[in-house]
Amino acid sequence: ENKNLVDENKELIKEVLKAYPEKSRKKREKHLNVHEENKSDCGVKSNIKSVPGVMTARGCAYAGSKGVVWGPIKDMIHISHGPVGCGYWSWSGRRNYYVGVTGINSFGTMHFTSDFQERDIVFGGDKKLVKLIEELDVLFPLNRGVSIQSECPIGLIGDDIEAVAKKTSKQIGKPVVPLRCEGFRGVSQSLGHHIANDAIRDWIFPEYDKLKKENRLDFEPSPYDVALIGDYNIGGDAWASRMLLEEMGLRVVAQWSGDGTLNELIQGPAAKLVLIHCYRSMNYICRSLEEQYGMPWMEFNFFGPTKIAASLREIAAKFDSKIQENAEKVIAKYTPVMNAVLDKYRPRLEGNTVMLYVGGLRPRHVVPAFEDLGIKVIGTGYEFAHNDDYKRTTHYIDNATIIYDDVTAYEFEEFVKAKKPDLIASGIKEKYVFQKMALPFRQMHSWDYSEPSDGVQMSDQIRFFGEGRKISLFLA
Ligand code: ICS
Repeated sequence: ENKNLVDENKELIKEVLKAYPEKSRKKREKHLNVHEENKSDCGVKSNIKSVPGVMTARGCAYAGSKGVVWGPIKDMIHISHGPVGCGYWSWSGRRNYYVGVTGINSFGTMHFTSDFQERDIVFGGDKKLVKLIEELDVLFPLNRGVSIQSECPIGLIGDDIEAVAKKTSKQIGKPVVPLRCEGFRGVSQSLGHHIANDAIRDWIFPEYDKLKKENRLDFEPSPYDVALIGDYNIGGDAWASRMLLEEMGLRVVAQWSGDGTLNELIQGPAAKLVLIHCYRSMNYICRSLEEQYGMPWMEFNFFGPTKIAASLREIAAKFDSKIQENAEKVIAKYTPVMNAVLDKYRPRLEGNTVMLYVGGLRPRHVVPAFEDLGIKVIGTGYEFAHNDDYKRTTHYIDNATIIYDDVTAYEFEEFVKAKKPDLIASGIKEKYVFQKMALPFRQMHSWDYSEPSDGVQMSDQIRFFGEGRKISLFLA
């Protein structure tokens, strides 16, 4: 029967592709496939330019650098450098919860832009940028540093933001980090992640090296120091993860970058182990940490109770028996809480199906959370994953799962019409199309703006279920 389903889904892909002109069809067919059991790859091409004329949900390099990696560092000022629109329309959509006093020592929800005008394009914007950084340091003296996030024109007109960064950094006595994350670079936000990671390596690690050399690193090491990397605290997720780690006796010395600080970026290399949640957006810096500081790193998955328990054990296995015993205690403590939720929802959800489409990690990481609830994933795909993500995805999905890379609006709609899932789990750009089709929808980027607003208020239940529980709440 499964064999039939594979053929049926392959046939569906062929049908859907028929609507395209030949050239586009040839391009798009490489991005669509049906997963077959025991294969080590999903068999789709990825990280390739979108076909002109189709609707893609992808973002740009600027989005990946400003919006994802750097934006959440709360005590720095991140300047959207260029025309006002990029910064204005891209900020506040993706949430990054943080603790702090906005406008005083934290700047997460604020928007800073150099507001380029025609004269800046013609004569260059470096002088304006210097003035802006000087003024910002007077207006917001408690900022710990600045990042310059380039929008498209900066790279086109040949401004020297590196020189501005060096000059102003001396002037204000704080790190100023230039990012060449112009939106035209690369094919999606993915290159922006990479550029943002490289800037941490090139502009932040030297700070660590310097402080260490001069014996000024204000840091007492412990054997249990971990850096929590690749969690952006969208709905308080990094807090939920951090609490579990702390409860089992680990010390989180750096949170990159959700609710993070410049100091946590600087002291990252001092940790003993890097725990990376979002591999896609921060694997680059893990490799740098490994190469430069010999630091080991491991991936984990805190979506849904099954994966949380498994990940806690895998993390504990890197430490001594005390931590391992603690991990068991943490799991034992929260298992009844977990079971109460599963007992309530699973009977109602058992046998339902879902189709996913998200960015670069969640399309695989959330699969077990759905399975915990009895929901089967029948299709999944990424906006901007690379081949290594599609390889990892095979560990999560079943035979005959439809795989769609950088799916177009038309393709996704057609797949949904044919497969009739009980739930679509994707983003705001997809949401209303499917809601108009009277299909239940769950936002997997913003979690539909739900869940913890404050670390202290979080119940034990939310801590344990972390991100996974949010799915169950929506389906209630
Ligand atoms: Fe990583 Mo939206 Fe993350 Fe992932 Fe990344 Fe983006 Fe968001 Fe999505 C992201 S960093 S913003 S887990 S927090 S760029 S939800 S890859 S697309 S799946």
